[in-house]
Amino acid sequence: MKKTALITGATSGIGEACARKFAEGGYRLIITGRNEQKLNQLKDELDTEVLTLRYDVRDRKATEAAVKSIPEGWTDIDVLINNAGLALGLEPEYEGDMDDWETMIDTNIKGLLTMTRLIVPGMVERNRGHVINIGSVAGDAAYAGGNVYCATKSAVKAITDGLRIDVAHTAVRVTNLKPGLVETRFSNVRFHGDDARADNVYKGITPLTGTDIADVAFYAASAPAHVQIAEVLILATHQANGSVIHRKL
Ligand code: NDP
Ligand code: 8X3
Repeated sequence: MKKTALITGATSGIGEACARKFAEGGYRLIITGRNEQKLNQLKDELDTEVLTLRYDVRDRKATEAAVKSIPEGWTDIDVLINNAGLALGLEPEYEGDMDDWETMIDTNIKGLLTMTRLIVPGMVERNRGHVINIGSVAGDAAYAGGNVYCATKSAVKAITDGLRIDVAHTAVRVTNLKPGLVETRFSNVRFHGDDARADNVYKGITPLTGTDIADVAFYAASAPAHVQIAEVLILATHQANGSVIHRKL
């Protein structure tokens, strides 16, 4: 019987790369996101059994209904990858867009918490499972204009550490993956579709790819049962932290 991984935000970037990696690695998948067409397209491409769930992680009722709709035989989730998330804007905090703040907080913190609250009780009951949260180098320290996004990823660190403490009496493992610069749709989303500005983020440096992060997630999930990869910071070479990036221009 194949293990089951549930991946949020599987329609793009790191989430999609995790879907491909875990499918290749012998898992069956529950892929979730807002874009039904992309979910179905990915399902068709993956060489494993796939269940798709379309919902917005900010909508608690829709998330609860989606998780409740998981059919019998699929509910024993082995790996939960809380990946759905985004940054919006890079303005100074005193000029930030409050709607953008709300979207980031609702997605990156509250959405991740909702999924955790719905899926982890089953893992605790079965005394088996692994939660992999996609945090960020942005959660280690604030960078210019990062303010609220950095705060959401600091929250992911605290929430991940808290969960690890709360399930320490079980065999459930909890991991915080903290990527640096990964070239996905992340910057296009951050700059509200300004592709030129998004491209600039990756100028003069070879950024990480979604696959680089998926490889680490899969490594953590594949470690022997007594090994808990608690946290991994994955930076691009020439990137020292969230602020220091040496570019060859
Ligand atoms: P992408 O924009 O490529 O992918 C983000 C995914 O999250 C998409 O599938 C998106 O779906 C989904 N998503 C966003 N909001 C919601 C929502 N409300 N409900 C459901 N799904 C949602 O970016 P990345 O792959 O780079 O981002 C994935 C995660 O990695 C995020 O948590 C991000 O913060 C984190 N990260 C990214 C880094 C980077 O440099 N790229 C570095 C460190 C961390 P949709 O298409 O519907 O918006
Ligand atoms: C994404 C990486 O440095 O752009 O979390 O915030 S960064």
